[in-house]
Amino acid sequence: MKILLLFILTGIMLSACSKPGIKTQTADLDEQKEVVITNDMENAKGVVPGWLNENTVIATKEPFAHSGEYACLTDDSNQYSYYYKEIVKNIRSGVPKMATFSGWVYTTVPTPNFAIICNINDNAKLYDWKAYPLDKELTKTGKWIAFSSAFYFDDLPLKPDMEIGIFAWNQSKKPVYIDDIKITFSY
Ligand SMILES: [Ca+2]
Repeated sequence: MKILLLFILTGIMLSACSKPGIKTQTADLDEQKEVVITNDMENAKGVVPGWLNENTVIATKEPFAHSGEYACLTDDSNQYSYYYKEIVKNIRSGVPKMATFSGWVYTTVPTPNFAIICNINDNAKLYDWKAYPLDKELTKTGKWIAFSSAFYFDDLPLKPDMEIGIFAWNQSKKPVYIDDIKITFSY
């Protein structure tokens, strides 16, 4: 009996930490206070719905990606990172009060001109945008640094048909990598 239980528990644990990739937690949408979207970039080349700029995701060994083989490289030729874009009502019903965008960054220059950008589009036109600069947090080169940025929507009437885009903007022209993104929409 104990052995059987052990096998069952092991099975549950294995399925809980199953394959890497993109996860969206969407149970009981109306009850849920948060929608959490994670992306470790390992499946980006397969083109994930809601994500753009997959050409910036590369297999990298110098530096090693923060997870797996793949991370997003921004530099002088790609200022904009791997890019999350979704219509508000497709995330879940209702309108989020805020979004946080966290993850890991690896910079090759200290204090790069590097920011997380949140675009709000209305009818395919830019309606508003917000920036969260990370330069002061990225003082150390050559290591992965955790970051978290927050965007509040209470200053504008965000509507279900509007579109939210979140990405990193690297204006330093030097290589800055990003990996293991987590976006949390709070309602
Ligand atoms: Ca990765």
